[in-house]
Amino acid sequence: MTNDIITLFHSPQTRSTGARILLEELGAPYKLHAINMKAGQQRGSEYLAVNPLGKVPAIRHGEALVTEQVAIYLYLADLFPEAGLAPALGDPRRGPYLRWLVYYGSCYEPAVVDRAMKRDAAPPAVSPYGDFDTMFEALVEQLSRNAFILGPDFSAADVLWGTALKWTSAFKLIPERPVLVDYIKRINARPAFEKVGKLDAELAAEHQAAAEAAKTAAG
Ligand SMILES: N[C@@H](CCC(=O)N[C@@H](CS)C(=O)NCC(=O)O)C(=O)O
Repeated sequence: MTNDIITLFHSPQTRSTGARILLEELGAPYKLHAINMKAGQQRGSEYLAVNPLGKVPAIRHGEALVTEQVAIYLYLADLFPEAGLAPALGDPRRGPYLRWLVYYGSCYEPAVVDRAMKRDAAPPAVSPYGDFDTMFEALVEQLSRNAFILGPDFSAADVLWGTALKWTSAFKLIPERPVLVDYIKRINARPAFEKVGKLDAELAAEHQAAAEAAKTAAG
């Protein structure tokens, strides 16, 4: 493992917020490379060289460049095993841990986006998530069992689900469920979530001001 500091390519109040929270939860040394999305920096050539999709988050760690939230969570949580946020290989929780992290990117997001766009899902045999209700109820059922997605212990998967469920329910993209309301509250009350929430609000205000100043200067 390299001792290089981790760089997080980050825009406030976006999907990279969860990656920043995870870095805080892990006690990881990191620096931010802020991308001002209000000024369109995610589509500039400098950032497209990091992620050709123009999406945050991304991280650089030594020679490793990692994009895609789920890959970033897996990479970071394994990098700091002493934080205990990733069940180790051989731990019976490792399988469910991988399952529920990957479920986010391969089932939940595509399903939520199709629903938000009022698009019919592909036929169940073709759709990566089957149908929305089945995908969603399986998640609700998992979260109904325990305080955290894997059981009684908090893990990196809860950082992902705690942030994702917060914004998807705030935008009313998913049905309301008391169990989700409780889960979102419980996870988002953690100190790392509150700290990043404040820092992100400050950074978002800076980005807004910078984007407006640039617009004014350009006439
Ligand atoms: N598949 C990517 C999606 C990331 C993503 O959609 N990020 C949004 C921020 S919430 C973004 O960077 N949008 C900028 C744009 O498309 O202009 C992941 O899971 O990391």
